[in-house]
Amino acid sequence: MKPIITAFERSPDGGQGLARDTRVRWAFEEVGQPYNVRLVSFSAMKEPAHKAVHPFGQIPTYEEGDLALFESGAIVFHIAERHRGLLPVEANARARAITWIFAALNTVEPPILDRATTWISERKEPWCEQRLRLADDRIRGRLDDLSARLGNADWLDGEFSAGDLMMVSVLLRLRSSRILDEYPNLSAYVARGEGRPAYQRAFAAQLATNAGKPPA
Ligand SMILES: N[C@@H](CCC(=O)N[C@@H](CS)C(=O)NCC(=O)O)C(=O)O
Repeated sequence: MKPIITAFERSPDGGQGLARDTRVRWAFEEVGQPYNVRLVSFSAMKEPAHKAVHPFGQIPTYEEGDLALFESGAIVFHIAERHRGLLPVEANARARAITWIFAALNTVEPPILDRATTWISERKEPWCEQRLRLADDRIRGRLDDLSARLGNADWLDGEFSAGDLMMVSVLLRLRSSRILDEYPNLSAYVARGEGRPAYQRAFAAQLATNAGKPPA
């Protein structure tokens, strides 16, 4: 049975791959698990039928038989647990890779989201520029440390893992701000992630859904 995930019927980013179904599609592609996608409109996401699966009325969700999941981190972790290839077998290395999933979502993504939210909802306000500067400083604080930890390595802890998949997915959201350009090793890290055939397939699949549709 193929798992079914949900994605935007029309993504607000017009297919740049920033909606969180892309990270789930990427995980499926890395492990070779075929999947189906159910597209949902913004209004359908807030209906009881969707909220029965996702209490907060968002995407992505994951359904397989009688299992229903939400939260991209939980879904990617579930896929990584069920298949070989995204988490090391050795127990300590596996625990460290899982730690990087959490670090991406809990430590690196929040200031990046704060910047995005400021830009989307406050860009006409007189304080926007100042808010963005503060958000950028917080982001740089995280990137300084992440860049120092990554150093010259290809991936955060040995082989590519679900931790890298999540970290690259989170960092991709910074592209339009150009902040990533200040960190050559992180830019190269993101490019390595994007260059993976599995990412390319995931990106193409979400783009195919959004091609020709103006951003929501
Ligand atoms: N923490 C959640 C965030 C989910 C989320 O914000 N989804 C966005 C799309 S990327 C969404 O559904 N936005 C529409 C809305 O919140 O109404 C996750 O990682 O899955």
